[in-house]
Amino acid sequence: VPRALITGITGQDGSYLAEQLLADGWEVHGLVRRSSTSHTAPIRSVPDVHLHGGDLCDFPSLLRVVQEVRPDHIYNFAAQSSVAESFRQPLHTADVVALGAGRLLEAMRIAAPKARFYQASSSEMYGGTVPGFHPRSPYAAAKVHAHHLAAFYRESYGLFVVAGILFNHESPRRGVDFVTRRIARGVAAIARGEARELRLGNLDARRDWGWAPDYVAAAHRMLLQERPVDHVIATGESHSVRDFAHRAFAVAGLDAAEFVRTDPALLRPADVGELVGDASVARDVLGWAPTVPFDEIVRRMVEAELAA
Ligand code: NDP
Ligand code: GDR
Repeated sequence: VPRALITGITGQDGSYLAEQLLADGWEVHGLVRRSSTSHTAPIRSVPDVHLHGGDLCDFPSLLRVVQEVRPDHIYNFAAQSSVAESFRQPLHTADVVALGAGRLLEAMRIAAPKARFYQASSSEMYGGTVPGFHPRSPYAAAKVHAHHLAAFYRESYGLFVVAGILFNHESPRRGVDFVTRRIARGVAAIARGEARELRLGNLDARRDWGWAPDYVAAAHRMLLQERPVDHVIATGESHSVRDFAHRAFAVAGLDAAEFVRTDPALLRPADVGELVGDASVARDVLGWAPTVPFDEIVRRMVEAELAA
């Protein structure tokens, strides 16, 4: 039975991937912090998942877990993944995201050099309009560092290391601080009469929003390629935060204009105006395509909150 080790298994992507791999007959192991801050940890209730204590900031724990599990695939999903929070905790973000990837790659090089490694790279690395990477946040800078380390371990040590550059992907398991989940929760609170307004930051920002389970399936396919090649995963369509809010309120039969307020405290020192990706190579090489359109993502997220 093939074995996978997933860091960030209590998060959105890790939990979906664990479920998909179990369904495919994999043995699934996950790294968990003693003090997990996760919004949602559905994976803890799945009995077949083997959880191991550890932290991306603690190299001995990573080395021990890789030695014990001897994984075929390692998925590095763990991160301080909030761009907004990274401005307030820039060095902790670098420790987990940049150095953490380095520690896990090193643990693999020492203890499981035949394994295949997936690094969760991000569209935030692009930072906007200039070609190539132009990180606009401590989070993005840390992800660029990790991305280059992944390439370095592949090229210099011959390890099977792949970085997936994933654009935003959402679901009812999205962390509560991210804008799509904040909007979905805000709509539900207003619909139930528990709140009268929803405060948001930059309404003009445009993102390429996809469906998280589709995206983790792409990550798995990347490790099943014959050779390690990085891929971009996106829908190719962007929408504004304002547009997301309008559709989300409409799902509950409400008008966003009545309830959405902008709050300067939610603006970032720097924000990326628009991110939209081109996944045509992934379509050709991996046979991957997004399955859930924008309106349906919004509807599923709002309905999940209304039902909660
Ligand atoms: P989440 O924020 O939902 O999950 C993050 C996970 O990382 C949690 O399980 C958290 O565990 C864990 N974690 C945080 N710090 C540490 C640490 N020091 N040691 C070990 N584990 C830690 O993220 P997503 O599932 O949304 O994203 C998965 C990955 O993909 C992240 O690396 C993210 O940066 C990246 N990414 C995400 C995109 C998206 O749109 N979702 C797009 C592109 C990249 P705990 O329960 O302990 O807090
Ligand atoms: P992002 O996601 O920064 O793209 O990072 P987020 O949902 O936080 O922000 C998207 C856009 O919405 C604007 N925005 C707000 N954002 C938040 N969080 N809260 C608000 O109230 C709000 N109002 C407007 C933001 O300014 C931004 O422009 C996510 C994370 O999953 C990263 O880990 C991942 O790498 C990238 O997606 C791709």
